[in-house]
Amino acid sequence: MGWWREARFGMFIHWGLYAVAAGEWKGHTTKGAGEWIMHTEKVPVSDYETLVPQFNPVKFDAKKWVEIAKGAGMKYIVITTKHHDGFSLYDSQANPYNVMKTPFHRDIMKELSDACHSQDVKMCWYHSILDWHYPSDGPKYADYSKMLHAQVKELLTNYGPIGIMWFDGDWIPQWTEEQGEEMYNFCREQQPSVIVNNRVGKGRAGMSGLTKGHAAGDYDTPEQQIPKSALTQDWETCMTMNDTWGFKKSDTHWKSPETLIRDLIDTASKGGNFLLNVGPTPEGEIPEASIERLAKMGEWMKTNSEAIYGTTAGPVQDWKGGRTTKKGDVVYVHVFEWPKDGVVELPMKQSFKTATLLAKPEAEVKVDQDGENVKIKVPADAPDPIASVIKLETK
Ligand code: JFZ
Repeated sequence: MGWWREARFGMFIHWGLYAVAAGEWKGHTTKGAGEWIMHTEKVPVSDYETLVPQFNPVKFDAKKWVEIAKGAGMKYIVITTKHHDGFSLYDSQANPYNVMKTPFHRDIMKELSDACHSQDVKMCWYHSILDWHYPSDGPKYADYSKMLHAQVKELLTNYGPIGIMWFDGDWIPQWTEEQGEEMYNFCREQQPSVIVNNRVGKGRAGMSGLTKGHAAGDYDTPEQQIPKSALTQDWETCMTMNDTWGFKKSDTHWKSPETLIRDLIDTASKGGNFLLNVGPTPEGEIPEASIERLAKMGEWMKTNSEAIYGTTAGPVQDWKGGRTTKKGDVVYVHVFEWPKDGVVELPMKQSFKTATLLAKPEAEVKVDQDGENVKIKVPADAPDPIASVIKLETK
């Protein structure tokens, strides 16, 4: 888990045939997420397959996507190799319902993994256990399970080192905790250092994503929410920037850069990773609104990333002025509400020798301890209205 704990920030990519539908079916806008359109709009398999000849994302540029992720400070990318609609984005021998059937005819996972490997970003695979395309009920399930394993094997054999196998769709009744454990071991046999999320098995408690009791998987996966308090187990919150994972033309309900930056900090302050989603367009581009927000996050990270990477949950939780993270003896105070009286005060008994503003290292910042509280004398104006980080050191 070493690299994963160091990383703290990754990009989720939901992309597939549903991007072509863009949240609309026969002129009607679907209520749910873009990638669920087949299910929500009750589209028969043969109708949904009409998207195959329309999938031609000529503007897709793997190198550019990786640059966008890297520019935001993200250390890994998790992409949908196959979502619930059953369509794979790579050249699979095990499952012919894949990108090679489209006019695009390029192995997207190959191009993206090559770009990730050459830019030192960890390539990770999302893979859905649930499949609306392949008949998997009753006696057909054995065939489906065989295909699922064959696909996982391809993904862990043909694309170099893979950081995470990110399973999903584990709630289908045919899937059991035993199968989850078997799949976990199967992944580790292909690549001994691959990390597997907790959706490989049945241990997850709904949207909270937290594992109940002993179950397969290396980390917990809260969805669209950040836990209320710090956790000791490994966990990663996945989140959308608007209200959909897969591209949906009508969804312009974007979170502000302030919200996204503070969510990243909040997650790190509780000891977790932040997996932030983009849903590329049918042309193959990350939406402009997402690019703008990622650039803002990157600007913040450029100055403050040492207060995120490799940190653990902060010593002060539930502090209304902001959040804290920790790295060994060093404490990082992420101030959201800059004090009007020029003193940042935190309930913390630890003593520190020096305090430095990461965004303004030359500014004079004094730190004192009154027995109950750490008091930091800061300049009148916040160097960053979203989050100014003060680095506290004991020596
Ligand atoms: C799942 C997918 O269905 C969704 O399309 C997306 O890929 C997301 C990351 O994961 O969404 C879920 C999974 C589980 C629950 C809700 C949504 N749940 O347990 O309530």
